[in-house]
Amino acid sequence: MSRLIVISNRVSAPTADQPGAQGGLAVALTAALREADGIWFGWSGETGETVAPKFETYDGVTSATIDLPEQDVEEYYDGYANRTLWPLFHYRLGLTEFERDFQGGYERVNRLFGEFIGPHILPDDLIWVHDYHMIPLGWVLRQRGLTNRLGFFLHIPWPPTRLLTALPDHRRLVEALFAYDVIGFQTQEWLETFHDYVVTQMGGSIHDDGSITVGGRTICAIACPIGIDAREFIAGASSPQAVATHRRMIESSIGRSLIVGVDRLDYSKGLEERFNGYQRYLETRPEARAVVYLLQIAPPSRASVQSYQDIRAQLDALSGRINGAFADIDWVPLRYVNHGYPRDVLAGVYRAARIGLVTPLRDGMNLVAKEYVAAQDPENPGVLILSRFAGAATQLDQALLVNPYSPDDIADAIERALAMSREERLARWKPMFANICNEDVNWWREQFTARLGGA
Ligand code: GDG
Repeated sequence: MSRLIVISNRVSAPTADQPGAQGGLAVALTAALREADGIWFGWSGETGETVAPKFETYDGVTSATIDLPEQDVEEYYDGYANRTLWPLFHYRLGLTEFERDFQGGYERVNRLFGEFIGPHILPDDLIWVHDYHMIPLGWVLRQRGLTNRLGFFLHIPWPPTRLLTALPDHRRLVEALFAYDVIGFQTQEWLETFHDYVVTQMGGSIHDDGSITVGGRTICAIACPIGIDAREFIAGASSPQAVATHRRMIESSIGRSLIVGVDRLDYSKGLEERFNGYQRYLETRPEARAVVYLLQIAPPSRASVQSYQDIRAQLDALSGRINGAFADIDWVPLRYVNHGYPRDVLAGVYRAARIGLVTPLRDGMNLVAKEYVAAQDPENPGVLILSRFAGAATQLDQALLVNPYSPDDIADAIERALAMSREERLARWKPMFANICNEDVNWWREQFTARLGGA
Protein backbone atom coordinates (compact mmCIF):
# COMPACT_ATOMS: atom_id res chain seq x y z
CA MET A 1 0.00 0.00 0.00
CA SER A 2 1.29 3.47 -0.93
CA ARG A 3 1.82 6.13 1.70
CA LEU A 4 -0.57 9.09 1.61
CA ILE A 5 0.81 12.62 1.76
CA VAL A 6 -1.74 15.35 2.49
CA ILE A 7 -0.82 18.99 1.90
CA SER A 8 -3.04 21.92 2.88
CA ASN A 9 -2.57 25.47 4.10
CA ARG A 10 -3.10 24.51 7.73
CA VAL A 11 -2.73 21.09 9.32
CA SER A 12 -5.60 19.96 11.51
CA ALA A 13 -4.22 16.59 12.59
CA PRO A 14 -4.25 16.19 16.37
CA THR A 15 -1.00 17.06 18.14
CA ALA A 16 0.18 16.88 21.73
CA ASP A 17 -0.83 20.57 22.16
CA GLN A 18 -4.24 20.06 20.52
CA PRO A 19 -5.14 16.42 21.02
CA GLY A 20 -8.86 16.63 20.06
CA ALA A 21 -10.03 15.94 16.52
CA GLN A 22 -10.46 19.27 14.71
CA GLY A 23 -13.58 18.63 12.66
CA GLY A 24 -14.71 16.12 10.07
CA LEU A 25 -11.95 16.71 7.55
CA ALA A 26 -9.32 16.15 10.22
CA VAL A 27 -11.04 12.98 11.40
CA ALA A 28 -11.28 11.53 7.89
CA LEU A 29 -7.80 12.44 6.79
CA THR A 30 -6.08 11.44 10.02
CA ALA A 31 -7.76 8.03 9.84
CA ALA A 32 -6.45 7.64 6.27
CA LEU A 33 -3.00 8.91 7.24
CA ARG A 34 -2.79 6.53 10.16
CA GLU A 35 -3.69 3.58 7.93
CA ALA A 36 -1.33 4.60 5.16
CA ASP A 37 1.54 5.68 7.40
CA GLY A 38 1.32 9.14 5.89
CA ILE A 39 2.29 12.74 6.61
CA TRP A 40 0.20 15.91 6.70
CA PHE A 41 2.16 19.00 5.60
CA GLY A 42 1.17 22.64 6.01
CA TRP A 43 1.88 26.08 7.42
CA SER A 44 2.31 26.22 11.21
CA GLY A 45 0.32 29.45 11.43
CA GLU A 46 3.49 31.12 12.81
CA THR A 47 5.59 33.79 11.14
CA GLY A 48 9.35 33.44 10.98
CA GLU A 49 12.13 32.35 8.71
CA THR A 50 11.26 29.13 6.88
CA VAL A 51 13.53 26.33 7.98
CA ALA A 52 13.15 22.55 7.70
CA PRO A 53 9.63 21.27 8.57
CA LYS A 54 8.90 20.50 12.18
CA PHE A 55 7.75 16.88 12.40
CA GLU A 56 5.49 15.61 15.14
CA THR A 57 3.93 12.18 15.44
CA TYR A 58 0.91 11.96 17.70
CA ASP A 59 -1.44 9.02 18.00
CA GLY A 60 -0.01 7.36 14.91
CA VAL A 61 -0.27 10.41 12.64
CA THR A 62 2.65 12.53 11.54
CA SER A 63 2.25 16.21 10.86
CA ALA A 64 4.97 18.45 9.45
CA THR A 65 4.73 22.23 9.51
CA ILE A 66 6.80 25.16 8.36
CA ASP A 67 6.81 28.78 9.48
CA LEU A 68 6.42 31.50 6.84
CA PRO A 69 8.01 34.96 6.70
CA GLU A 70 5.63 37.79 7.62
CA GLN A 71 5.64 39.30 4.13
CA ASP A 72 4.73 35.91 2.66
CA VAL A 73 1.80 35.54 5.03
CA GLU A 74 0.54 39.00 4.04
CA GLU A 75 0.85 38.37 0.31
CA TYR A 76 0.04 34.67 0.06
CA TYR A 77 -2.51 34.08 2.82
CA ASP A 78 -4.16 37.43 3.63
CA GLY A 79 -3.49 38.59 0.07
CA TYR A 80 -3.90 36.21 -2.83
CA ALA A 81 -5.77 33.45 -0.99
CA ASN A 82 -8.19 35.55 1.05
CA ARG A 83 -8.42 38.89 -0.79
CA THR A 84 -8.20 37.62 -4.37
CA LEU A 85 -9.18 33.98 -4.87
CA TRP A 86 -11.73 33.59 -2.04
CA PRO A 87 -13.96 36.53 -3.07
CA LEU A 88 -13.53 35.85 -6.80
CA PHE A 89 -14.38 32.15 -6.46
CA HIS A 90 -17.45 33.14 -4.39
CA TYR A 91 -18.68 35.42 -7.22
CA ARG A 92 -17.76 38.64 -5.39
CA LEU A 93 -15.85 40.59 -8.00
CA GLY A 94 -16.51 43.83 -6.11
CA LEU A 95 -14.59 42.54 -3.09
CA THR A 96 -11.74 41.04 -5.11
CA GLU A 97 -8.35 42.78 -4.95
CA PHE A 98 -5.97 42.36 -7.84
CA GLU A 99 -2.40 43.03 -6.70
CA ARG A 100 0.62 41.73 -8.53
CA ASP A 101 2.46 41.43 -5.22
CA PHE A 102 -0.19 39.04 -3.92
CA GLN A 103 0.25 36.78 -6.92
CA GLY A 104 4.04 36.94 -6.49
CA GLY A 105 3.74 35.99 -2.82
CA TYR A 106 1.36 33.15 -3.65
CA GLU A 107 3.67 31.62 -6.20
CA ARG A 108 6.68 32.14 -3.92
CA VAL A 109 5.05 30.34 -1.01
CA ASN A 110 3.95 27.47 -3.23
CA ARG A 111 7.55 27.12 -4.42
CA LEU A 112 8.68 27.24 -0.81
CA PHE A 113 6.29 24.42 0.07
CA GLY A 114 7.59 22.41 -2.87
CA GLU A 115 11.17 22.97 -1.81
CA PHE A 116 10.62 21.94 1.80
CA ILE A 117 8.24 19.06 1.19
CA GLY A 118 9.81 17.63 -1.96
CA PRO A 119 12.73 15.89 -0.22
CA HIS A 120 10.36 13.98 2.10
CA ILE A 121 8.36 12.37 -0.70
CA LEU A 122 9.08 8.75 -1.64
CA PRO A 123 8.57 7.47 -5.20
CA ASP A 124 5.38 5.48 -4.41
CA ASP A 125 3.62 8.10 -2.29
CA LEU A 126 0.13 9.29 -3.29
CA ILE A 127 -0.04 13.06 -2.88
CA TRP A 128 -3.29 14.86 -2.13
CA VAL A 129 -3.24 18.68 -2.16
CA HIS A 130 -6.16 20.68 -0.73
CA ASP A 131 -7.82 23.92 -1.68
CA TYR A 132 -7.27 27.27 -3.31
CA HIS A 133 -4.18 28.19 -1.30
CA MET A 134 -2.20 25.48 -3.04
CA ILE A 135 -3.32 25.33 -6.68
CA PRO A 136 0.21 25.66 -8.18
CA LEU A 137 1.87 23.22 -5.80
CA GLY A 138 1.40 20.23 -8.12
CA TRP A 139 3.12 22.11 -10.90
CA VAL A 140 5.96 23.10 -8.56
CA LEU A 141 6.44 19.46 -7.56
CA ARG A 142 6.47 18.34 -11.22
CA GLN A 143 9.15 20.97 -11.93
CA ARG A 144 11.21 19.29 -9.25
CA GLY A 145 10.96 16.05 -11.22
CA LEU A 146 8.27 14.30 -9.19
CA THR A 147 6.41 11.60 -11.10
CA ASN A 148 4.08 10.50 -8.27
CA ARG A 149 0.30 10.37 -8.58
CA LEU A 150 -0.88 13.87 -7.65
CA GLY A 151 -4.42 14.83 -6.65
CA PHE A 152 -6.09 18.15 -5.87
CA PHE A 153 -9.43 18.85 -4.20
CA LEU A 154 -11.11 22.27 -4.31
CA HIS A 155 -13.29 22.89 -1.24
CA ILE A 156 -14.85 26.10 -2.62
CA PRO A 157 -16.87 26.77 -5.79
CA TRP A 158 -15.28 27.01 -9.22
CA PRO A 159 -16.25 30.44 -10.65
CA PRO A 160 -17.94 31.09 -14.00
CA THR A 161 -15.50 31.63 -16.85
CA ARG A 162 -16.50 35.28 -17.29
CA LEU A 163 -15.63 36.02 -13.69
CA LEU A 164 -12.42 34.04 -13.71
CA THR A 165 -11.13 35.84 -16.79
CA ALA A 166 -11.09 39.05 -14.71
CA LEU A 167 -8.13 37.55 -12.84
CA PRO A 168 -4.81 38.64 -14.32
CA ASP A 169 -2.90 35.52 -15.36
CA HIS A 170 -6.00 33.32 -14.90
CA ARG A 171 -4.74 30.95 -17.55
CA ARG A 172 -1.49 30.42 -15.70
CA LEU A 173 -3.43 29.44 -12.58
CA VAL A 174 -5.66 26.98 -14.43
CA GLU A 175 -2.79 25.49 -16.43
CA ALA A 176 -1.09 24.65 -13.16
CA LEU A 177 -4.02 22.35 -12.35
CA PHE A 178 -3.04 20.15 -15.29
CA ALA A 179 0.03 19.03 -13.36
CA TYR A 180 -2.33 16.89 -11.23
CA ASP A 181 -3.63 13.49 -12.28
CA VAL A 182 -6.99 13.89 -10.53
CA ILE A 183 -8.84 17.05 -9.57
CA GLY A 184 -12.02 17.00 -7.49
CA PHE A 185 -14.85 19.51 -7.10
CA GLN A 186 -17.69 19.51 -4.57
CA THR A 187 -20.52 19.34 -7.13
CA GLN A 188 -21.35 18.60 -10.74
CA GLU A 189 -22.12 22.29 -11.18
CA TRP A 190 -18.59 23.41 -10.29
CA LEU A 191 -17.17 20.63 -12.42
CA GLU A 192 -19.20 21.79 -15.42
CA THR A 193 -18.14 25.39 -14.84
CA PHE A 194 -14.56 24.17 -14.93
CA HIS A 195 -15.26 22.27 -18.16
CA ASP A 196 -16.57 25.50 -19.67
CA TYR A 197 -13.28 27.27 -18.95
CA VAL A 198 -11.24 24.41 -20.33
CA VAL A 199 -13.24 24.27 -23.57
CA THR A 200 -13.68 27.98 -24.21
CA GLN A 201 -10.35 29.33 -22.97
CA MET A 202 -7.95 26.47 -23.52
CA GLY A 203 -9.45 24.63 -26.50
CA GLY A 204 -9.54 21.46 -24.41
CA SER A 205 -11.86 18.50 -24.88
CA ILE A 206 -14.01 16.64 -22.36
CA HIS A 207 -14.31 12.87 -22.89
CA ASP A 208 -17.23 10.60 -22.04
CA ASP A 209 -15.34 8.99 -19.16
CA GLY A 210 -14.92 12.41 -17.53
CA SER A 211 -11.27 12.85 -18.44
CA ILE A 212 -10.09 16.12 -19.93
CA THR A 213 -7.42 16.66 -22.56
CA VAL A 214 -5.60 19.94 -23.06
CA GLY A 215 -2.60 20.17 -25.36
CA GLY A 216 -1.69 16.50 -25.18
CA ARG A 217 -2.10 16.16 -21.40
CA THR A 218 -5.09 14.16 -20.09
CA ILE A 219 -6.27 14.37 -16.49
CA CYS A 220 -9.29 13.14 -14.59
CA ALA A 221 -11.75 15.69 -13.12
CA ILE A 222 -14.56 14.51 -10.86
CA ALA A 223 -17.39 15.78 -8.69
CA CYS A 224 -16.92 14.32 -5.23
CA PRO A 225 -19.02 15.99 -2.50
CA ILE A 226 -17.47 16.11 0.96
CA GLY A 227 -19.50 14.74 3.87
CA ILE A 228 -19.31 14.93 7.65
CA ASP A 229 -18.15 12.24 10.02
CA ALA A 230 -21.79 11.26 10.55
CA ARG A 231 -21.12 8.50 13.05
CA GLU A 232 -18.96 10.69 15.24
CA PHE A 233 -21.40 13.58 15.01
CA ILE A 234 -24.44 11.48 15.86
CA ALA A 235 -22.58 10.02 18.85
CA GLY A 236 -21.57 13.56 19.86
CA ALA A 237 -25.23 14.60 19.74
CA SER A 238 -26.01 12.22 22.61
CA SER A 239 -22.87 12.99 24.63
CA PRO A 240 -23.39 14.37 28.17
CA GLN A 241 -22.32 17.83 27.01
CA ALA A 242 -24.81 17.81 24.13
CA VAL A 243 -27.61 16.53 26.35
CA ALA A 244 -26.91 19.21 28.96
CA THR A 245 -26.81 21.91 26.27
CA HIS A 246 -30.04 20.63 24.76
CA ARG A 247 -31.72 20.85 28.15
CA ARG A 248 -30.34 24.35 28.72
CA MET A 249 -31.63 25.50 25.32
CA ILE A 250 -35.09 24.01 25.88
CA GLU A 251 -35.32 25.65 29.29
CA SER A 252 -34.32 29.01 27.90
CA SER A 253 -36.85 28.79 25.06
CA ILE A 254 -40.03 27.70 26.82
CA GLY A 255 -42.98 28.58 24.60
CA ARG A 256 -40.67 29.72 21.83
CA SER A 257 -39.21 28.07 18.74
CA LEU A 258 -35.48 28.31 18.26
CA ILE A 259 -34.04 29.08 14.84
CA VAL A 260 -30.30 28.51 14.65
CA GLY A 261 -27.48 29.66 12.38
CA VAL A 262 -23.81 28.67 12.80
CA ASP A 263 -21.19 30.10 10.48
CA ARG A 264 -17.68 31.48 10.35
CA LEU A 265 -18.17 35.22 10.18
CA ASP A 266 -17.70 35.46 6.41
CA TYR A 267 -19.49 37.56 3.78
CA SER A 268 -20.06 34.43 1.68
CA LYS A 269 -22.36 32.99 4.35
CA GLY A 270 -25.14 35.53 3.68
CA LEU A 271 -25.55 36.60 7.32
CA GLU A 272 -26.75 40.09 6.48
CA GLU A 273 -29.31 38.70 4.05
CA ARG A 274 -30.34 36.13 6.68
CA PHE A 275 -30.90 38.85 9.29
CA ASN A 276 -32.89 40.84 6.71
CA GLY A 277 -35.03 37.79 5.94
CA TYR A 278 -35.67 37.21 9.64
CA GLN A 279 -36.52 40.89 10.09
CA ARG A 280 -38.99 40.60 7.19
CA TYR A 281 -40.58 37.66 8.97
CA LEU A 282 -40.99 39.66 12.19
CA GLU A 283 -42.31 42.73 10.36
CA THR A 284 -44.91 40.87 8.37
CA ARG A 285 -46.08 38.38 11.03
CA PRO A 286 -46.58 40.43 14.21
CA GLU A 287 -48.46 37.51 15.77
CA ALA A 288 -45.30 35.42 15.56
CA ARG A 289 -43.18 37.87 17.54
CA ALA A 290 -42.26 36.64 20.98
CA VAL A 291 -42.76 33.00 19.99
CA VAL A 292 -39.57 32.58 17.97
CA TYR A 293 -35.98 33.68 18.32
CA LEU A 294 -32.91 33.40 16.17
CA LEU A 295 -29.61 32.30 17.69
CA GLN A 296 -26.76 33.14 15.36
CA ILE A 297 -23.33 31.82 16.33
CA ALA A 298 -20.64 33.48 14.23
CA PRO A 299 -17.03 33.20 15.40
CA PRO A 300 -14.90 35.84 13.63
CA SER A 301 -12.42 34.67 11.00
CA ARG A 302 -9.72 36.34 8.85
CA ALA A 303 -10.01 39.44 11.01
CA SER A 304 -6.94 41.08 9.47
CA VAL A 305 -8.74 41.44 6.13
CA GLN A 306 -10.72 44.70 5.68
CA SER A 307 -13.78 43.12 4.05
CA TYR A 308 -14.16 40.90 7.14
CA GLN A 309 -13.94 43.91 9.45
CA ASP A 310 -16.61 45.58 7.31
CA ILE A 311 -19.07 42.67 7.39
CA ARG A 312 -18.59 42.38 11.14
CA ALA A 313 -19.40 46.06 11.66
CA GLN A 314 -22.46 45.76 9.41
CA LEU A 315 -23.76 42.77 11.35
CA ASP A 316 -23.15 44.53 14.69
CA ALA A 317 -25.27 47.44 13.47
CA LEU A 318 -27.99 45.31 11.91
CA SER A 319 -28.39 42.98 14.90
CA GLY A 320 -28.59 46.04 17.16
CA ARG A 321 -31.27 47.60 14.96
CA ILE A 322 -33.35 44.40 14.85
CA ASN A 323 -33.26 43.99 18.61
CA GLY A 324 -33.89 47.70 19.17
CA ALA A 325 -36.92 47.66 16.89
CA PHE A 326 -38.55 44.37 17.91
CA ALA A 327 -37.42 43.32 21.40
CA ASP A 328 -39.83 43.41 24.30
CA ILE A 329 -39.20 43.62 28.04
CA ASP A 330 -39.15 39.82 28.25
CA TRP A 331 -38.03 38.80 24.76
CA VAL A 332 -35.02 39.33 22.51
CA PRO A 333 -35.57 38.32 18.88
CA LEU A 334 -31.92 37.83 17.98
CA ARG A 335 -29.13 36.34 20.07
CA TYR A 336 -25.99 37.12 18.13
CA VAL A 337 -22.84 35.50 19.49
CA ASN A 338 -19.31 36.14 18.23
CA HIS A 339 -17.48 33.18 19.64
CA GLY A 340 -17.18 29.48 18.99
CA TYR A 341 -18.41 26.50 21.01
CA PRO A 342 -17.17 22.91 21.35
CA ARG A 343 -18.64 20.55 18.76
CA ASP A 344 -20.78 18.64 21.26
CA VAL A 345 -22.34 21.88 22.48
CA LEU A 346 -23.15 22.77 18.89
CA ALA A 347 -24.76 19.36 18.46
CA GLY A 348 -27.04 20.02 21.46
CA VAL A 349 -27.96 23.45 20.09
CA TYR A 350 -28.77 22.02 16.64
CA ARG A 351 -30.99 19.40 18.21
CA ALA A 352 -32.95 21.96 20.21
CA ALA A 353 -33.57 24.11 17.14
CA ARG A 354 -36.85 23.82 15.28
CA ILE A 355 -35.17 25.37 12.24
CA GLY A 356 -31.60 25.23 10.93
CA LEU A 357 -31.17 28.39 8.87
CA VAL A 358 -28.29 28.01 6.40
CA THR A 359 -28.32 30.71 3.74
CA PRO A 360 -24.90 31.23 2.13
CA LEU A 361 -24.84 33.36 -1.01
CA ARG A 362 -22.41 30.83 -2.44
CA ASP A 363 -20.75 27.88 -0.71
CA GLY A 364 -18.62 25.00 -2.00
CA MET A 365 -20.55 22.53 0.16
CA ASN A 366 -21.58 23.74 3.67
CA LEU A 367 -21.09 21.23 6.45
CA VAL A 368 -23.27 23.04 8.98
CA ALA A 369 -26.35 22.00 6.97
CA LYS A 370 -25.26 18.36 7.23
CA GLU A 371 -24.43 18.65 10.93
CA TYR A 372 -27.87 20.13 11.63
CA VAL A 373 -29.56 17.18 9.93
CA ALA A 374 -27.32 14.66 11.70
CA ALA A 375 -28.08 16.09 15.15
CA GLN A 376 -31.89 15.92 14.91
CA ASP A 377 -34.11 13.79 17.12
CA PRO A 378 -35.19 10.92 14.80
CA GLU A 379 -38.68 10.97 16.34
CA ASN A 380 -39.20 14.71 16.06
CA PRO A 381 -36.75 16.36 13.66
CA GLY A 382 -36.52 20.07 12.89
CA VAL A 383 -36.58 21.67 9.44
CA LEU A 384 -33.54 22.65 7.42
CA ILE A 385 -33.86 25.87 5.42
CA LEU A 386 -31.04 25.85 2.92
CA SER A 387 -29.73 28.21 0.26
CA ARG A 388 -30.02 26.80 -3.23
CA PHE A 389 -26.56 28.24 -3.85
CA ALA A 390 -24.79 25.94 -1.37
CA GLY A 391 -23.19 22.82 -2.82
CA ALA A 392 -25.06 20.89 -0.11
CA ALA A 393 -28.39 21.71 -1.82
CA THR A 394 -27.67 19.09 -4.50
CA GLN A 395 -27.66 16.32 -1.88
CA LEU A 396 -30.07 17.82 0.68
CA ASP A 397 -32.85 18.57 -1.77
CA GLN A 398 -35.55 17.71 0.78
CA ALA A 399 -34.68 20.87 2.69
CA LEU A 400 -36.76 24.01 2.16
CA LEU A 401 -34.58 25.51 -0.54
CA VAL A 402 -34.48 29.31 -0.68
CA ASN A 403 -32.97 32.13 -2.64
CA PRO A 404 -30.80 33.74 0.07
CA TYR A 405 -30.94 37.15 -1.63
CA SER A 406 -34.70 37.35 -1.16
CA PRO A 407 -35.90 38.42 2.31
CA ASP A 408 -39.43 37.36 1.36
CA ASP A 409 -38.27 33.90 0.37
CA ILE A 410 -36.51 33.48 3.73
CA ALA A 411 -39.51 34.86 5.65
CA ASP A 412 -41.93 32.54 3.82
CA ALA A 413 -39.70 29.52 4.48
CA ILE A 414 -39.54 30.32 8.20
CA GLU A 415 -43.32 30.53 8.32
CA ARG A 416 -43.69 27.26 6.44
CA ALA A 417 -41.13 25.46 8.61
CA LEU A 418 -42.78 26.56 11.85
CA ALA A 419 -46.16 25.35 10.65
CA MET A 420 -44.88 22.06 9.23
CA SER A 421 -46.48 18.86 10.52
CA ARG A 422 -44.37 16.23 12.22
CA GLU A 423 -45.24 13.89 9.37
CA GLU A 424 -43.83 16.19 6.72
CA ARG A 425 -40.78 16.98 8.84
CA LEU A 426 -40.05 13.27 9.14
CA ALA A 427 -40.64 12.65 5.44
CA ARG A 428 -38.15 15.36 4.54
CA TRP A 429 -35.58 14.54 7.18
CA LYS A 430 -35.28 10.78 6.59
CA PRO A 431 -33.79 10.83 3.06
CA MET A 432 -31.44 13.65 4.05
CA PHE A 433 -30.26 11.71 7.08
CA ALA A 434 -29.72 8.61 4.92
CA ASN A 435 -27.67 10.64 2.48
CA ILE A 436 -25.51 12.07 5.25
CA CYS A 437 -24.82 8.60 6.64
CA ASN A 438 -24.10 7.03 3.24
CA GLU A 439 -22.08 9.82 1.66
CA ASP A 440 -20.07 10.67 4.74
CA VAL A 441 -16.54 11.97 4.95
CA ASN A 442 -15.01 8.50 4.70
CA TRP A 443 -17.02 7.80 1.54
CA TRP A 444 -15.71 11.08 0.11
CA ARG A 445 -12.12 10.24 0.97
CA GLU A 446 -12.43 6.74 -0.50
CA GLN A 447 -13.99 8.05 -3.72
CA PHE A 448 -11.15 10.45 -4.19
CA THR A 449 -8.23 8.27 -3.16
CA ALA A 450 -9.53 5.36 -5.27
CA ARG A 451 -9.31 7.59 -8.36
CA LEU A 452 -5.98 8.93 -7.23
CA GLY A 453 -4.64 5.44 -6.72
CA GLY A 454 -5.57 4.72 -10.32
CA ALA A 455 -8.59 2.46 -9.65
C1 GDG B 1 -14.99 25.30 3.49
C2 GDG B 1 -15.99 25.63 2.37
C3 GDG B 1 -16.98 23.35 2.63
C4 GDG B 1 -18.49 26.82 12.98
N1 GDG B 1 -18.65 27.49 14.12
C5 GDG B 1 -18.19 26.70 15.09
C6 GDG B 1 -17.72 25.52 14.50
N2 GDG B 1 -17.92 25.64 13.20
C7 GDG B 1 -17.63 24.53 12.26
C8 GDG B 1 -18.92 23.95 11.73
C9 GDG B 1 -18.44 23.27 10.47
C10 GDG B 1 -17.27 24.14 10.04
O1 GDG B 1 -16.92 24.98 11.13
C11 GDG B 1 -17.64 25.07 8.90
O2 GDG B 1 -17.70 24.33 7.74
P1 GDG B 1 -18.49 24.86 6.47
O3 GDG B 1 -18.54 23.76 5.49
O4 GDG B 1 -19.85 25.29 6.89
O5 GDG B 1 -17.74 26.16 5.94
P2 GDG B 1 -16.20 26.67 5.65
O6 GDG B 1 -15.45 26.88 6.90
O7 GDG B 1 -16.37 27.88 4.80
O8 GDG B 1 -15.50 25.47 4.82
C12 GDG B 1 -17.28 24.85 2.55
C13 GDG B 1 -15.86 23.06 3.63
O9 GDG B 1 -14.71 23.87 3.38
C14 GDG B 1 -15.43 21.59 3.57
O10 GDG B 1 -15.06 21.22 2.28
O11 GDG B 1 -18.14 22.68 3.04
O12 GDG B 1 -18.17 25.11 1.46
O13 GDG B 1 -16.26 27.04 2.33
O14 GDG B 1 -17.97 21.98 10.72
O15 GDG B 1 -19.49 23.11 12.69
N3 GDG B 1 -17.18 24.50 15.18
C15 GDG B 1 -17.11 24.64 16.54
N4 GDG B 1 -17.54 25.76 17.18
C16 GDG B 1 -18.10 26.81 16.51
O16 GDG B 1 -18.53 27.78 17.11
N5 GDG B 1 -16.56 23.64 17.24
